[in-house]
Amino acid sequence: MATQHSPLLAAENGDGQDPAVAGQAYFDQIIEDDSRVEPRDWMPDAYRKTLIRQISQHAHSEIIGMQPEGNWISRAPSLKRKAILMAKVQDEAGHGLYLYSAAETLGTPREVLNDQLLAGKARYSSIFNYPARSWADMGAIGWLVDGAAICNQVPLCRASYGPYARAMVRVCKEESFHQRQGFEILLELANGTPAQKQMAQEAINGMYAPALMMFGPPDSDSAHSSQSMAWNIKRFSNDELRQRFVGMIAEQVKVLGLTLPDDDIRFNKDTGKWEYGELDWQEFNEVLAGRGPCNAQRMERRREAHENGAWVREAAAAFAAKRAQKEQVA
Ligand code: FAQ
Repeated sequence: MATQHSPLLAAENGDGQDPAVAGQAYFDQIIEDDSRVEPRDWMPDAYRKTLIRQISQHAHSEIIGMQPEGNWISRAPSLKRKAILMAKVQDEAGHGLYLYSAAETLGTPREVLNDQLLAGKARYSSIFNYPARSWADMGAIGWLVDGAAICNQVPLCRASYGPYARAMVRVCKEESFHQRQGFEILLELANGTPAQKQMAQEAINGMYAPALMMFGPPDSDSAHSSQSMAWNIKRFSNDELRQRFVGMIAEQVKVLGLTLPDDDIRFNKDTGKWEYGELDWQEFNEVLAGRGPCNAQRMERRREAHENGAWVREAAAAFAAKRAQKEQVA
């Protein structure tokens, strides 16, 4: 991939320095200063590749992540709930588009990333391979899944790559609203009939462990964490963020009058860390390998949606071509 160089580089002023050496020094300084790398700056190929990987996986997650909730728009229990859920699902689409744009600034067009997703060659978050079986799952997704997303993404607002960090600021603001609406759904159900309360508890039971797995494998198995942290892309390790999240929801679940399905959660005063029960990493690996409860269905729906949208892409391209022709004549 072609590399670019900051206009600030001495090499560009023709002082005879090797551009790659000067570029690396410039990049190292940005990282050391905890400053921002911008699209036209020189960056190591491995840094670029890591960002394209993470940002595109994130974008795909937002797009595939519309499905579990999208399925419930027509079944929302009131007009108000329907309007809120529609707005939330649309927000997720917007997040996907910001993120594809951020990835494009690194030189990979959105069509390429989309083709990788449709070909089954790209990852998206494991959480979206679990079913949403009841209305209470809309609450659990908002509270736990958006909650985990915020916990993971607030530190990404300080990621070293400018376009990604800036996209995260807006995304996190919207995710905060999503989390609140999910919590509020659960709160209402928890204070409703015994059957509604039970439905809320079951939704939490089902979503809890998959939400914790959103933070990625344990640090000991995380291939990318240490390098991503050295580059100031990730600010905390997977386990650090997971622990932080458990601490947050352990308090919030008390307000709901419900419980988390893990008897081992406790704050260890000696270590100053949250402890929780062992997660089933075998299950996580199965989901990543494409064998989760809904992997096949999610991909099938995504491909269908892409095919059904062909006429929109064709119409947009025809419109753009016609306008360009008109401008040429004028
Ligand atoms: N699912 O070395 P690490 C949302 C993969 S957005 C699937 O630890 P890294 C909003 C990982 O890619 C949710 N794959 O990797 C919403 C790597 O595979 P590779 C998405 C996973 O990148 C709410 C391998 O395992 N958020 O929810 C998962 O340093 C409601 C080794 O792992 C983001 O993407 C997983 N859970 O750390 C939308 C946030 N975990 O590439 C709709 C940005 C790991 O070598 C409704 N991403 N893998 O083949 C990140 O912060 C990081 O990429 C991590 C993983 C923390 C996810």
